[in-house]
Amino acid sequence: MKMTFRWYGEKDSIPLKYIKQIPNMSGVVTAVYDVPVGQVWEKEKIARLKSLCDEAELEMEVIESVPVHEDIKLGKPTRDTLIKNYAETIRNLGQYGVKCICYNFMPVFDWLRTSLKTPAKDGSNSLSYNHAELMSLDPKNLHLPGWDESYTPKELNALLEEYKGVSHEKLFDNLVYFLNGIMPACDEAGINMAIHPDDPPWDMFGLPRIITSEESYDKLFDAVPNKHNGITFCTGSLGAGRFNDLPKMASKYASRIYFAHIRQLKYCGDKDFTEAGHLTASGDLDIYAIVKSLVKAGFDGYVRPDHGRNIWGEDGKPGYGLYDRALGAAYLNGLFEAIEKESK
Ligand code: DNO
Repeated sequence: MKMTFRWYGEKDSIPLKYIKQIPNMSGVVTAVYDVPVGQVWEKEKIARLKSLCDEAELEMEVIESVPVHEDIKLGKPTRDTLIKNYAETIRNLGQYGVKCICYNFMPVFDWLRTSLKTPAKDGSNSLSYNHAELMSLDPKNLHLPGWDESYTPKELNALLEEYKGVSHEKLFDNLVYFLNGIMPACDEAGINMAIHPDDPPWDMFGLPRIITSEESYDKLFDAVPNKHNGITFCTGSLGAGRFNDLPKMASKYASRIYFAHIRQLKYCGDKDFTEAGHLTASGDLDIYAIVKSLVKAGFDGYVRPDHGRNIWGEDGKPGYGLYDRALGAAYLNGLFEAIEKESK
């Protein structure tokens, strides 16, 4: 495995040299953040990011994310041009050594939480999700913590209207259409696509969500068997679905898992959860068993410690401060080393 760390580009308050100081850090997971969704990422912008990483002696082999335009998810006629643009971005990224692209296919909203700073007894705080609270909100007038409100209320309304005709099946067909459109570029550039699961893994505000479970992955690989069609195994997103057996899934899909986001949850209700420190004992996911399954099944992808808490007085970007993610990386390095050595 290659240990990596998410870095939000030049605007990130965490300097690359701090990331480099974390033991075993091979590179960063980053993105070009100032190109509107749907447009091609020009080589100059990619080159600039790459040179910053080179200077810091960190690899830039994983991009998270190249966002997918809503018209592609909706299957609108404009999708062909947008898919062509996406394919060109893939080719451009390939020229700068990128090997894996994380993306998602969630309609309108990405990850959803109801609080970004739920305090714990020890003085730390973390993200949390309360289902009833979320469902009591009006999606047409949503101001959620952490959500980047890229739409005006009018745009959001129009978009939600458009999704009314989109069933789970239709959305899945649109995903397959998208993947078939970009696979030739992936073959050419040697890039693996790694779809991020829906977070949390259930429908939201009547919007379909289709990457939620074992069944979703079986369907996905059946429909697009190309080896460049793979997944980001996000333990927190999948783990919020109590129905998912994560060690089993890690083992079953290891050869398709190109990227692993590893984080911990503490359940507090049927659907509710609070994010916790990465250690198995800190929450309800057996991180040890998940890593063991990955290693034993020959997983050879990128790993990053996902969401950390705010600790030691840090007031970091929600989920993405330095300290707790660095502790997470150290813990995961230890698990991987122990399991890898013992498996030889
Ligand atoms: C949140 C992240 C997601 C993820 C995207 C991938 O912390 O895991 O925003 O980057 O869903 O496309």
